[in-house]
Amino acid sequence: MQIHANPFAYEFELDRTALVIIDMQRDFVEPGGFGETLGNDVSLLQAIVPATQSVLHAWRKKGGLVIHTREAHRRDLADCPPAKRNRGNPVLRIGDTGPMGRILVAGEPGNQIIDALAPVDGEIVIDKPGKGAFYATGLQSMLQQRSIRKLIFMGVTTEVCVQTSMREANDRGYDCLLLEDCTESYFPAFKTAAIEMIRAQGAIVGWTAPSTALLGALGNH
Ligand code: C5J
Repeated sequence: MQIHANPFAYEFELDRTALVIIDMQRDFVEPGGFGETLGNDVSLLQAIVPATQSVLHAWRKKGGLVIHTREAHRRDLADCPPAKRNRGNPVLRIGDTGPMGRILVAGEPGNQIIDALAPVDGEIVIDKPGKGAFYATGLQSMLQQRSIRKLIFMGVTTEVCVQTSMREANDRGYDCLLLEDCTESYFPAFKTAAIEMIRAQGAIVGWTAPSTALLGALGNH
């Protein structure tokens, strides 16, 4: 399949491509989680849910591989560097108890993926202690086992966990596409800048496209 993308067409085969949804967890998208604790307006992120859900449903209908990630730490926080936990002056720190349970801790209500995008049987869920989806996770071997060569990204936040994951993937040889209306930042200017830097210099990190371009190629638009 080929889709219109920036800076030029993106080609992929469905059985060699995974849809990767970064950190669409309650901690970032709903009030009372890590995102809000850092002083952000989480309603900005909720705006991408309908488009993200449309792509997820279309991809599932085609039988494509879906990978969800969550930024999640062990209950004992052994995988949370003190430098990460102690940074800044948030209302609640990682591991503290908030309205949705312990902040950014695996298994807590706030750490679950939002209902609209909840994983179904057969989809892979990666818990990652860092910003990137490859760091300290089994993602690379899971992709290799399935002969995946291309990754299509959605999720939050554009310039933090999404861009970090795309850069990690790019350095590992994956061709990456970011769906522009299926990613968001707490800072709109950072989203714009991240999209521009990803596709600059002949797709130095990857391609970007609106979700309609992918939906069209999948026969859903
Ligand atoms: C952040 C993320 N922003 N998923 N995490 O800390 O982008």
